[in-house]
Amino acid sequence: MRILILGGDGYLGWAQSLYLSSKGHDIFIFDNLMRRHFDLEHNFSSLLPIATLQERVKAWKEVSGRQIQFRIGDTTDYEAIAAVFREFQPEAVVHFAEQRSAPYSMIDRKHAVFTQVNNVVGTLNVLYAIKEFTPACHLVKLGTMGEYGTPNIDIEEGFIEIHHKGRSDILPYPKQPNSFYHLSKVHDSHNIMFCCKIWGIRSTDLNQGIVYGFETDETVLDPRLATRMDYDQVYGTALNRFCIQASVDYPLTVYGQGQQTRGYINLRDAIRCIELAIASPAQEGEYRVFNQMTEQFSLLELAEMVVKQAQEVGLHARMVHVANPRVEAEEHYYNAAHTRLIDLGLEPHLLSGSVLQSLINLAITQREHIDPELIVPTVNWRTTKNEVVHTNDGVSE
Ligand code: NAD
Ligand code: USQ
Repeated sequence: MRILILGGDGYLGWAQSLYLSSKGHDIFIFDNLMRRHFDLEHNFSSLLPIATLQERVKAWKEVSGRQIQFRIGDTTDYEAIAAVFREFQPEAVVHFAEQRSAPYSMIDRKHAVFTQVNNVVGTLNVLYAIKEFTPACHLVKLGTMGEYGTPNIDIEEGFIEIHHKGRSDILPYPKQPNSFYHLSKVHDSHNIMFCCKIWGIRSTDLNQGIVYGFETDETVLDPRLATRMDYDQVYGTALNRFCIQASVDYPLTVYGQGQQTRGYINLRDAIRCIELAIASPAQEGEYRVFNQMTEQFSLLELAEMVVKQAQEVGLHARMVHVANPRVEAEEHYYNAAHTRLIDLGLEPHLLSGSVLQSLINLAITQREHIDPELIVPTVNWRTTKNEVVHTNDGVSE
């Protein structure tokens, strides 16, 4: 199939592009490189060195003999995104191209506005381009489990049956997100559902949990094929950060009480889920939602597992409770349905001691490059003007 990967230079998008290309699909990447610009601005970087997009694509051609096309462009620029739909005529589009960090979106007004404009306007442009140039194209959109928040009832896959005053209906599951970033995903979901209804677009909204892992069968074929390994306070996510912290004996930063429970998924499963969604597309006019996670853990459970594995390889790992920089429930009920991808054939790689060992061991190979100052959370939800410290020369924004 002709598959357009928006955000194909990012952590997930690059691994996804290689995987789908290895399966024989015709891949076109569209990315504005904003993640790389953010790193340069703030002196952050992926712990595993990543090649430029040009070098990556060239390396993949050398290693696999397969061509990946790419174009640098921004989804908020309608002419740019429309041109790709017009020329490439994708049969499926996988949309990763958003500002995806909750802390980034909570830095200050400017970053909140950027996040929502980038994500909501970008997705709206994609919807218009599908309608105008490729109405049969299946939109596979990355949403997030965080759209639901932490309600005191079971979380369903997108919709819930409500009985009210003697009547009943199946309605979108209520959304109670915890950041301006997560809110942008809710706004996207509403726009996508509406466009499926009015224009007959077919779409799968993947409410994905927190992804962990850095390697796939394709990324390990050549160092130039590596995908991002983020551990900083803005783009690093919980389990990935814990493994990297353990590798340098940095205390695992559990925010608050640590009973916050979330859905998690291995990188290998994340890319397989998208292949499954593409292989069984939504029908014309259908807006469907899959919860893309395989397990749920509290932060304390994760931290305890990582500490145990790290100690087994002689590290002095321990956890520390950091005053929570976020506003979120620290003790809550959590039980999220996630059967639809299993029904389509997903065989999950579950979190185990050996998976954690391999993540910690990979971090150990890079540990001399870890800057501990980047780990410290400085973005606080209660503050409207936060500083993300530029560690090397003290310049801050
Ligand atoms: P990432 O930041 O590594 O990658 C996103 C890519 O999109 C980057 O290469 C960036 O340059 C590009 N991009 C952003 N805005 C763009 C725009 N306007 N035009 C063109 N390109 C643009 O993020 P990721 O971790 O790979 O996440 C990808 C998607 O998956 C995001 O939508 C995110 O919300 C979602 N997601 C990620 C996780 C996770 O744990 N990483 C979990 C759930 C959902
Ligand atoms: N947390 C810690 N210590 C840390 C980092 C985070 O205790 O060092 C806590 C946070 O307070 C939160 C939980 O871990 O309770 C998850 O935080 P996170 O940064 O790992 O994940 P989150 O901000 O939710 O965002 C990430 C991705 C985002 C994606 C989301 C999926 O950055 O793109 O949408 O995971 S989900 O969480 O299901 O919404």
